[in-house]
Formats: sequence, structure tokens, C-alpha cells
Amino acid sequence: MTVTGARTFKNFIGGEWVDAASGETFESVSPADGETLGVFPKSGPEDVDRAAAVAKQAFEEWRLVPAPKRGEILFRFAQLLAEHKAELTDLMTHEMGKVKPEAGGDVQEAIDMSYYMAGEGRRLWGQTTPSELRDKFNMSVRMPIGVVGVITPWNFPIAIPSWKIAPALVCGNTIVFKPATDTPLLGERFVELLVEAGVPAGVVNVVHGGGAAVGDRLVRHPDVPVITLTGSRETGVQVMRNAADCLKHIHLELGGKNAIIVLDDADLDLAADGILWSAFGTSGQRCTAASRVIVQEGVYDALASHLVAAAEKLRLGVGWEDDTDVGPVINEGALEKIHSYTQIGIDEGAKLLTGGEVASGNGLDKGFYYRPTLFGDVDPQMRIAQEEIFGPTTALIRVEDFDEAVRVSNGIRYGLSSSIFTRDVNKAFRAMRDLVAGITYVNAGTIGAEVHLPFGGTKDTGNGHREAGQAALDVFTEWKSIYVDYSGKLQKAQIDTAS
Ligand code: UN1
Repeated sequence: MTVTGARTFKNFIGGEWVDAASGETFESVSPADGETLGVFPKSGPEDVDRAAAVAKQAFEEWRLVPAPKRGEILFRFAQLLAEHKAELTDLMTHEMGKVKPEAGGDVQEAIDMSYYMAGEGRRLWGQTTPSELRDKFNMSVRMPIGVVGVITPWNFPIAIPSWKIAPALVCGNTIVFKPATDTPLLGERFVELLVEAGVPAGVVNVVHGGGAAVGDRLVRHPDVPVITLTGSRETGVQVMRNAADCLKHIHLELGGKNAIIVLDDADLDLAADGILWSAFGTSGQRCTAASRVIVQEGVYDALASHLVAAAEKLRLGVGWEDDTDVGPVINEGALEKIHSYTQIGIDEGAKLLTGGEVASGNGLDKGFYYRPTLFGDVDPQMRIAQEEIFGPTTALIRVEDFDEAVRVSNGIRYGLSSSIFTRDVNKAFRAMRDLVAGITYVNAGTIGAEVHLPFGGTKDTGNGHREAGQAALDVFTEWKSIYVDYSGKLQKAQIDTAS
């Protein structure tokens, strides 16, 4: 363990480490064993204002740094993340709680994204097109926008900041970053490595603190034209509403209620592995997690008993131990919310097949652990099949055929990830066409998106934007169309002329 005990950390504004104006602090506490990992500034609107002013000023120089040079800094950042991967992985098992292989995967996503966006520095393609007129040249270029307010969640504390900050930087924007209050130390380390990679003072600023004081000010700040948020649907709605007066660019990546469909012809062992990984990986705390399993009736009983047996074998524990399968959930509030959904499911008449309780004993009382929970005989309209629980709980729903499975899968307000297990290629292609979601997996679970494809969802999962891949560039740039007339005379476009 390499963390620094209860060291006190600061905000990072204009290249300097500074306390919050109020002098107030909050602690980062491990969900695994209650250890205090650090003390952080509890910032307020004044701190956001300072950071936004510095970032606005830094933008004027940063936007002129050639994009390939900006990319080189990201390349160096990716290398530093790789060099520090073991340390960041270990820290993540403590601060966020996920198990070691998943924590390593989280860091790896950030490495991959940073290399990808480093390369983008030598592309950032626009278009060239012929003109309607003689001796005239037409092209379009991507322009940076300005200061980007980055509000990130705790569940991917290294990966998600990279999805937002790497593309925003390579496009030439500057940043005010508010890491989640549950994982400020990882946010801090992320920025320390960016600075070590060579990001100039003022280009990336960190303001620690809560959504109401820091996030809300960022969202309403007139000098922060772009907000990118990964969070809950409720927060997303609030952000859009509060940013409306400034007509901000808003990128939202919100909830999910993702389903895995298992048809009668599926490879059942493979499907079960995919379900366990997608439902209980990261203790179900991914917006891509499978919190519904839609099973055709011919294999329902066999799959349900297979899943129960396998879920009961999963070992709960601290993420840094090698034999742990499932780590803690993030905090006490999350534990209570998850447990309240167990009662809701029971009250609604669903059948609790396994789990449904807070785990204790063997040191687990020091953290927030919940037993992997499976409900059977779930009606698609029940709350446990409609609402995002964000914990290790999944609902088995029995259906007659493919058409009903797709209807049930689509019958929710969200549209992030989806999956089908089948050996029938025709059904697989119909599912790829008909599942109304930003992501569809065939013969794989609902998690594990790669950084070079668009990431995001339909319906209430967002507002139509995507992050990652080329799509991210659309969030962090504006198009400019440029017309160069080299005829030496006034040529009138959109005027009917004889020539
Ligand atoms: C999230 O939970 O917000 O596809 C993101 C996945 C991960 C990202 C999850 N690469 O599951």
C-alpha cells in the first residue's frame, strides 16, 4: 500500500497547490476497511471562480500550441500512467474498492485513451470540398471551445477523467476538473501525472468538493462554455436546466438498466459467465452493469440454478487481496439504497433467489459489503426491473420468445448497453438492429466498452452525445467552415447567375 496516510491535499489552480478559500476540508475514506486516505479542500464557488478565470486566460495560449505538440504531452501522460499503473491500481482498490484486476483495467483504459487522443493530435480532421464557384477553396476545421468543466464519478476514477480530459486537451481546451468526493485522491494523482507530463500551468485545474457547492457553480459559470458530466439521471437533468441560461454545450453520460438476453439456443455456460461478470463485476457499480437478465423459458430454470450456485461461490473481500471476487460498494448511503431495493423486490412479489443482505464477519464489518443478489420471476414493470440500483443486484425475467425479449429489453427509460446470447445469426443481427441502446454485445456481457468506439446511450442515458473515439471530438470542438476566394473578383454565391 503506497498511499500517504491522512495527508492533507490541496486544489490545483494556475499551477499552484492551494487550500479552499473557506479553509474547510473533507476526508477520503476507504469503503473497504474505513481507513482515512487523505484530507481534501471542501471548496466553494470562490474557488471555482478562481480556477475558471485562470483556465480562461490559459486558453488563449494553449489553443495556439500545435495539436501534435498537445498530443505529445498526452503521449507522455499515457507513459506515466503505465509507469505508475501498479501504484494507481493499488490505490484504487483502497479508495474506490474495486478488485485488483478491475482496478488495473480502469487504469489501462486511461492509458489507452491517452495514447488514442495523443494520436488525434496529428489528425483532428476536417473536410475539404469543391466549391460551387470557380477559383474558390472550401474547408472545415475543428475549433477548441474554451474552458471545459469536467465532473466525474467515483466508479471509474482514473478511466472516466481520461475520457473527458484527454480529448478536451488535444482539441485545445483548458480544464476545471471536479473529481468525485468519494475518490479525490485518485483525481489528485491523475492531475499530478498530467503536470509531470508537461501540461502548462492553468491548463488543467482541480477544485475538490461537492456537487452543490463546486459542481453547480461550474455549471452556471459564464466563462465555462462546456460541461461534461458522468453521473445520475437526476444530476443530468439538473445540470441541463441550470446551464440553460448560458446555452452551454452539455455532454451527459447518465444511468443504465442494461439487460442480457439469453435465448434457448445460447451457450449457457458462456452466458452464465457473461452474466456474473456483468452483474457483479465492480459490485454492479457500472452504468453498463447487467441489472436485468431476460431469459427464454426453455433455459430459464437451468440458467437460474447455475447462476445461484455460481453467485454463492463468489468471495467478498478487500480488493487488494488476490482471491477476492467482489469488493465493497462505495459508501454507506449506497449500501442502504441497494438493501432498500431488496425489500422493494420482495414487496413487489419477486423471488429472492440468493443474497439480499449486507455481508458481515471476516473483517467485512469494517467496510460496505453486499451479497451478490439474484431475483427470479421478476415482472418487467417492477421497480427492481426499471430503476437503476447501482449495486450487485440483478433481476431474472422469463420471456416466451425473441420478440418479447427485445420488447422487454427496450421497455425502460434508459438505453446504454444491451446484450444477446444466441447461436442464431439471424436473431443476432435482428437484435443488433432492434435493441434501442448505444451499445449492443453479441455473445458477451454488457460491460467492457473499448476506448476507440463511441460510448454513450439513447433515451434517458444522455442527451445524444457520445464520448470516446472520434465522437468525443464533437463534444470538445466547434466546426468552422472556411471559404477562400482566389478569383480576385467578387463572386456571389447563392445568387443565380448565367455562368
Ligand atoms: C461506467 O460505468 O460509467 O464498458 C463506464 C465498461 C467500461 C466503462 C463503464 N469500459 O463497462
